Amino acid sequence: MINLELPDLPYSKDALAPYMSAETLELHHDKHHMAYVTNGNKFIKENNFNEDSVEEIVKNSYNNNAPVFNNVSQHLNHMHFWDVMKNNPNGKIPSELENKINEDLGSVENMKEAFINAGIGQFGSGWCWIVLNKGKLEITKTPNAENPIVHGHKPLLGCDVWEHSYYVDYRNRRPDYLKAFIDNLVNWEKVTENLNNS
Ligand code: MN3
Repeated sequence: MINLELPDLPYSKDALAPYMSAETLELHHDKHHMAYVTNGNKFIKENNFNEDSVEEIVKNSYNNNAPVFNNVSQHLNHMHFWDVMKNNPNGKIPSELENKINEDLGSVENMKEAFINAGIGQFGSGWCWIVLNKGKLEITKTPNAENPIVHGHKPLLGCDVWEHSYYVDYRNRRPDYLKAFIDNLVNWEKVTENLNNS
């Protein structure tokens, strides 16, 4: 049976300031993500989910076992989220990814606008994404814990729009958080890697 583990952040807690503070990362990684790991392990055991990958458990528990799905999918979401961030003000997008964005989403400017609007448009908690769907980039949003893999989409870039992700730094201003994220917090090399590994 799989045992979920909290990964270390790939940067120090103060590395993403001023766009995301150390206080936010302490709460978000050490408390919120840890809780998904702890509860995920408990519910996996109690419900005998014997799959040996996190992705398989997420797919098999979707619309089938809410306690397992909510915690394990949030674990998957957060492992992705930590990995696609870095302190990268006005970060340059590798030309390979930029060409694909221009082709599938019109332009980088359009992509950013659509991404921000997806995050604003997600009522309540959830995520907005750049995904790969049948070889094409798309902007999507998902409610609560849902990861794009349950729809057959490959996540390339996800942003957490649960209030715990931005309330300390941006209070209720989710649009400001989303703009700071897409302009200054994305590790575009990592997003390109996700595209190439799909
Ligand atoms: Mn979160």
